[in-house]
Amino acid sequence: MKTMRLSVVLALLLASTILTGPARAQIVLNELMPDPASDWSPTDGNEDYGSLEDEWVEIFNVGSEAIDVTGWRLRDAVSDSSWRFGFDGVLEPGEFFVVYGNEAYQWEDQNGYAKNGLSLNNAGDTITLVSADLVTVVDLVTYESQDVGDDRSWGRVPDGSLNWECNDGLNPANPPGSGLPPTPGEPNLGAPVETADWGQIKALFR
Ligand SMILES: [Ca+2]
Ligand SMILES: [Ca+2]
Ligand SMILES: [Ca+2]
Ligand SMILES: [Ca+2]
Repeated sequence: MKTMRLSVVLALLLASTILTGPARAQIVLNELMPDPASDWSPTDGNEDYGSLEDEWVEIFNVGSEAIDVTGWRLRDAVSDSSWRFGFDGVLEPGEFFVVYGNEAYQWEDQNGYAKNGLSLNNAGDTITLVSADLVTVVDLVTYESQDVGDDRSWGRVPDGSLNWECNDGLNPANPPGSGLPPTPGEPNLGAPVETADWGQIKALFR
């Protein structure tokens, strides 16, 4: 009887592996900068802060296969009419791609949409990644105002995980975040290593 159960479990496991395939390919929204307070964009041609141009959204390929994201789009909130950016190209496994506000503005201009850049509201917002059929929601994230105040990013830690943290290294405020800086185009950092002095270490062994 025991052997029977085990083989049923094994059969189910095998079936689920066949159905889902090995290591599902996946692109996620990985980090956002809705409320910049300094010059973040390397492509806006200036070193000044601009509320529209210096916002950014980072996407990440958390899967094990290269994904062609050509035609995929970013949407502000839930309205069908507010497309902000169209992607073009392939994202390799473990690769990041960052869209800056000025690039979204340029895409909107070229494609006949309202020119609002990424339009990430500082008071909280939802941003959606939609596949090339312009219907399938690939990923969606909602943030609150305290997650993203001046130069604080909201990101998955570790990359691609379900855990989101506020990266407030440039603007420590309440509520406190990870204490680490935002990382456009780079891996999201984990919590800082706790430092300890000799007194604290010796106290552990008393
Ligand atoms: Ca904003
Ligand atoms: Ca700028
Ligand atoms: Ca710049
Ligand atoms: Ca990052």
